[in-house]
Amino acid sequence: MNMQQLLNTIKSLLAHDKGLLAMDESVATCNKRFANLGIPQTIDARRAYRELIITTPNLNESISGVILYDETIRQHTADGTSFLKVLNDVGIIPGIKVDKGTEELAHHNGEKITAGLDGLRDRLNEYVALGARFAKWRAVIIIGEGIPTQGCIEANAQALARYAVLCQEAGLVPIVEPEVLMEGAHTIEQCSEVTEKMLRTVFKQLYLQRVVLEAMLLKPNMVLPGLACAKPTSEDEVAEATINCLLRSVPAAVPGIAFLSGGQSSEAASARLNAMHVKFKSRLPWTITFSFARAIQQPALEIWRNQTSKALAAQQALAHRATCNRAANRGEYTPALE
Ligand code: 5MM
Repeated sequence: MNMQQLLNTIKSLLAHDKGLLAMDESVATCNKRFANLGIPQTIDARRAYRELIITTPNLNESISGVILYDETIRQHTADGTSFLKVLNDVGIIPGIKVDKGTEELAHHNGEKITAGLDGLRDRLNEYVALGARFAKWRAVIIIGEGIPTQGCIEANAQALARYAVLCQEAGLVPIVEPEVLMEGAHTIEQCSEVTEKMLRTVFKQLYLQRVVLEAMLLKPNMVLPGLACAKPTSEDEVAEATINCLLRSVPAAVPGIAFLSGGQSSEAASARLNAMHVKFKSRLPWTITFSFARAIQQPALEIWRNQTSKALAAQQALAHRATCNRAANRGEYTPALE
């Protein structure tokens, strides 16, 4: 492992209040988002959409890195330039999702385990040769009747740790993403309890697998009530619950925490990230930032809908969301920016 190389990548990803753009939807997820908007679910449409994203003017002013998918990292723009060259030319660091999605955890009542450890060392070496500098693996935790179980939490935490150490061996910064889903009627307190338990278990496994904490990033959910929870929650309550949960469970050696958006509206994700910076920045041992997919992409996708004539407007919407989130990282986001 070239430790200095990993530290340099992390430093660049976290510099200048920028954040990450997740555009690593698997074929199935991207097709699902396209189908919802009547966009053809073809490789050509996916390529055109990803080209639109990475060629957005001034994207590099707010975005330090993008997370790509296996299909995307190998693609080219219509004029034949590789996506990786487009990104590198504007100083955006390319990363790659390396998990193979979730499947049922046997005998666990619908709980999920993330697949992809078999053959991972070889796949990581290939991604390094292609030009990726960081990687991402997502574990999914569901809150429900009697779940999550300890068995599910520990199995996913161990997989995350085994992935992370293989990344460091290969020279990639691992982004460790344990996501507690928003689906359900749970309270913010229940989300906090489950998120803390998951994170404590993840860091125990990262320690056991000898992951160097200084050379990784964490991508957690914000602590939120479930989508079907009737009790309203303010931005400040989310900020306080999220930061308190993280302070209790994430070692100070971790350099950065980049939140996923998880299905929040774009505006809510920006406002909650902003509240964390405004209220807590001076108390935090790590840099906090964003690694959003839907909360950055969704407005642009809704404008584009596979129409070339809408590409510019879609790019403006994408750049706007990126700018709002960078403002949130400075504690300068207000609804007036919308
Ligand atoms: C939770 O998903 C990640 C963050 O996205 P949001 O900000 O929309 O929550 C995201 O990177 C995710 O891993 C990708 O969208 C890919 O998901 P799939 O399900 O296709 O592996």
